[in-house]
Amino acid sequence: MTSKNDDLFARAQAVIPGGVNSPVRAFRAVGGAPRFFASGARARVVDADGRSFIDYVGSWGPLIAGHAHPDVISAVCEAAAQGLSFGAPTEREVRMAELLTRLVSSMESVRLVSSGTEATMSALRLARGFTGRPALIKFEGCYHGHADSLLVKAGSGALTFGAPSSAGVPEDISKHTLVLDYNDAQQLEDAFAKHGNQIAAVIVEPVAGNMNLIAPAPGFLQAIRDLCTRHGAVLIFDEVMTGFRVHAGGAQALYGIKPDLTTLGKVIGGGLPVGAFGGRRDIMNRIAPLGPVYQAGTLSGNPVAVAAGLATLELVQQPGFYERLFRNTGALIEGLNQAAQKRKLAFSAQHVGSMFGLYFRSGVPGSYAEVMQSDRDAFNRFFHAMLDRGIYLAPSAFEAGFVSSAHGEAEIRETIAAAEAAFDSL
Ligand code: HOZ
Repeated sequence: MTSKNDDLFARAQAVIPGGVNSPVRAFRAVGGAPRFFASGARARVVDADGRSFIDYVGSWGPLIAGHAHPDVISAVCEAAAQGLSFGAPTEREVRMAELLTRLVSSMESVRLVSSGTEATMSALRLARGFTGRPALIKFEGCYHGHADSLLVKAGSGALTFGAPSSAGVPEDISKHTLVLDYNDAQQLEDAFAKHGNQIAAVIVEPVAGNMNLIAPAPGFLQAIRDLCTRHGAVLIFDEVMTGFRVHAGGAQALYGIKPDLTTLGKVIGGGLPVGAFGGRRDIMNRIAPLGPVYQAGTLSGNPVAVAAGLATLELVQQPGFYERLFRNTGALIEGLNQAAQKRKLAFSAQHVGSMFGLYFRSGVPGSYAEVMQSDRDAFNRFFHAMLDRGIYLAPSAFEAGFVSSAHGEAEIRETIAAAEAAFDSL
């Protein structure tokens, strides 16, 4: 039988590297051919062959209100009819900045960009420009987009500067990035003791969502805050994933920690390209045109993208939005854990707000090393067994999952039933 998906993948591979515009979409980790999606509505997507799936990727996080929410679509249509782009300021950008500074309490001033990568890259340059220092600390397994300084893996020793994790990143750049273990506050303290006067910034995902899902250990985020304050380094919370996902005020509100700078993306664009970075006014005032740190973008604050983001942020502010979303996410995770326990499988799952992690190991992991010990083959079999049963999970054992407000009790029940059958098939 001919499959339109397979035809599209063959055509795509002839003209697009790997057939995809972002590598994890290629299904290399799980095997098989990626699904090409033709449409999405509420919690479901439909592929090129007309098969429907309950979607737990949600465009990798942005679609907190589900696919094609009518309010978002009408906001986009209205904005598009008024002009697609001006390269000049518009009222919507001001409304978005007012909203973000109101909802995320550490953000006194904010600049809009077009992606999470741009947000982290710009925040980092700003931190370096503000402190006059070159070095950066990140944590292994945290992903902050694909800027050169951030595609770095640990060096030869715990406290030595890093090496490129991608070809094309010069060592001259990676030598300024120190890669430490997530949830290891002592290692961070040692790093500051050794290199403190060189460190411009510590960047961290307050809930790590790019090595599956790892929650911060009690005290870890506070230790980072204290060390940054003590040593004059800028604390950057990368909330591209967690912003408006784990709490209405971001992970910083959930854990009660005030970063100096925050990066946002995903939900604030509602499915269109919007990123943002912002924080302390004295730091943000170093950005051009006020200060000497350069940053710019032709489509920054694009009116159509910002309209989608504003409409989405209006939805999440409706009374009871997060209570219901988190309750449904909790029910999903509880159902999956119970199904696995009944079968005595080495499996665990957890959620923080509407982000979740599934692990083919006993007990939830607390570090990159622990998550790496999970059984990837078992995940890959589970992934395909779920796909066959109409459930679309992230095609990698090391990505977080996302629930939207369009996932109701019926979708959760259907997913748990599919998981029971998938577990039995492993
Ligand atoms: N940055 C995403 C993984 N954490 C992948 C984005 C995509 O493929 O769209």
